[in-house]
Amino acid sequence: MKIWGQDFNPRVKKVQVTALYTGHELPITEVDESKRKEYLKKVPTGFVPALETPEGFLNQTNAILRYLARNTKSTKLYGNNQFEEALVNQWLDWCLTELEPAALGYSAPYLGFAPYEKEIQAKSGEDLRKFLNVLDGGLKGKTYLVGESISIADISIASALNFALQFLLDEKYRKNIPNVTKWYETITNQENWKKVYGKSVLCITPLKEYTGSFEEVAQEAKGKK
Ligand SMILES: N[C@@H](CCC(=O)N[C@@H](CS)C(=O)NCC(=O)O)C(=O)O
Repeated sequence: MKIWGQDFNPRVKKVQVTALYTGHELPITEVDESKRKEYLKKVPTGFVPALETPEGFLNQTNAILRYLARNTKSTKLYGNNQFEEALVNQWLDWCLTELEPAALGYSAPYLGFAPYEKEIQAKSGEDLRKFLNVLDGGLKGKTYLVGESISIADISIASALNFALQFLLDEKYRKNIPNVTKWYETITNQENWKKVYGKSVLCITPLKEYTGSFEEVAQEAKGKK
């Protein structure tokens, strides 16, 4: 199996982390934009990333995570029983429809992925704060979102928050979401996470504005730490 996408993309990374829990190391194939037509034959929606499996191509990262998690008996990545499986789905759907759009909407302009638009930025920031409070409540008294071990819900949500927690949400902000912060540190300190993402860094000085390419912004943010 291999993953098609870009190596800096958290959606690629969350698939790679999940695959490591199932015993697979997924090499990345860069999507060549000049060969878009060929990519569309493999992946009709055109989305990246996509997982190339012996059975065919799959896209939508949460579908990919479910596929990988169902194909292993060695972990409880998809919960320990039907109810836990439904809880995992509940968090995955919430992440896709609520948390991820807010987190990306808030982070993308700072990272050079989207133009800065004041109103969108402010609304995404408000939504993100609201959803992080929900998540903080859901994590109260718990190590993992569902059951007693890591699931694809943890991996998906920690990935969706990676940019925001690394570049924008400083200690003052995180004081209001202590359960999220503790849980994020637990997930990102696991060996499989570190193999893909490297050492986890929490934001010290939030980025103020977009000043260059994504790579430049990322370097600058790291230099400040
Ligand atoms: N819900 C999808 C979203 C995928 C997505 O939006 N991918 C972006 C890149 S990160 C994309 O393919 N954008 C359109 C494009 O590049 O043509 C998933 O989780 O896989």
